[in-house]
Amino acid sequence: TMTKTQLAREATVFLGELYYELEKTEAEAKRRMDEVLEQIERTGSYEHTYEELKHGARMAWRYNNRCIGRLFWQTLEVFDARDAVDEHQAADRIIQHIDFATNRGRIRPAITILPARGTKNSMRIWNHQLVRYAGYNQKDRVVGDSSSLAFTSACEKLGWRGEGTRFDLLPLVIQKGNEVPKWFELPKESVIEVPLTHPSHDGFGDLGLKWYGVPFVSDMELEIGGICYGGAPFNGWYMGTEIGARNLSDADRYDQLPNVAKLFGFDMSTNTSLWKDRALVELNIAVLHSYKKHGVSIVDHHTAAEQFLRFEKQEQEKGRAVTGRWSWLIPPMSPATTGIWHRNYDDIERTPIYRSQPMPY
Ligand code: HEM
Ligand code: NRG
Repeated sequence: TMTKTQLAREATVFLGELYYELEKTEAEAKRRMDEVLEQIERTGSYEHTYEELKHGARMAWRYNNRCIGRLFWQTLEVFDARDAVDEHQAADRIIQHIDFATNRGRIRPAITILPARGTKNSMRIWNHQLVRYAGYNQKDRVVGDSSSLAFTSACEKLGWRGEGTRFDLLPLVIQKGNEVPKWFELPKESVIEVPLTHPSHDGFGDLGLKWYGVPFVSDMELEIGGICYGGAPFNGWYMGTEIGARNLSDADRYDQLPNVAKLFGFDMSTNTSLWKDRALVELNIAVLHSYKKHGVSIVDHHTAAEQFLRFEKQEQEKGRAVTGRWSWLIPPMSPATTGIWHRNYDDIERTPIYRSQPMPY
């Protein structure tokens, strides 16, 4: 929590940058700052206008050091759900966000902003992503997504039961204040999934692999001008390697490289055959091919890296320094083939900011 003085300082800095970027007059900026400072003095806090919320959420994307997709920061659609009074209304608004963003596969980046921390209807979402697969511990192995184990148990404690497949969709879990959270099954028709096939190997489909279409990160807080939104799920589209070179291939996630290598008949008796590398390539080809075939937006890592370099140039032209965390910006496949590999980035944090917050379970 912040003191009035800290909040006033954060608010002033933010409003200064915002009104500069939006090319408002000095008089307008001054009037708004006075209003905000008066509100803070009187009530201990202040409320953003829609314009501040919208541009603040976009700036936070632009400043995210780990995100390679930042070229498109100005296209973020911002849904103001600060008027939601309970978990049911929040769930409705989130489903609307999912439908808008999914757009039958032509994905649109968006964010939904729930009532801020410290306000009477303050809410947060327990899910790491709005759409994710459950993970179950069985005797000596995990069924489903091991990164969902803790959250899946939390859902079970709240009374949810999954079918037990390796691709069970988890429910949406929303908590108001410190109350017991409520869970909601996602409507089947709102979630698109992509079954994976390969452009030249007909047997690939028999692996029975799939992934969901849209990544909606839902566990980060968004801080704008000193105000913290603990519930602010956002989405863009996937970069293929997130699915093909991590989710489905990490040995402690879906661990599919051995299965792909067997399917293609690569020599798994020696590391020097580079069977893992060859399997990675085929799996990632299948991911990009399948999303494209089903009309679901996705970007390959070479194109994403080129877009990121364009973003750097664009920011430079605007006179803004581009910060980044190199180890997150480089893709997990063939990183040295992208321009990002050969550059340096300062990992300095600025606000507005998307930040991880302590897990509630
Ligand atoms: C991280 C791509 C849109 C905010 C990432 C990562 C990738 C990526 C590849 C690294 C993820 C990882 O290694 O797990 C993209 C693409 C987008 C997009 C292709 C397409 C439009 C967005 C949007 C926002 C956003 C709309 C927010 C408004 C972030 C944040 C992280 C991140 C906060 C760091 C997540 C963390 O710390 O766990 N993005 N992104 N991105 N992106 Fe983006
Ligand atoms: N690696 C995670 C998703 C992290 C965010 N990635 C995005 N974000 N593309 C995964 O599920 O694989 N986005 O907002 O588009």
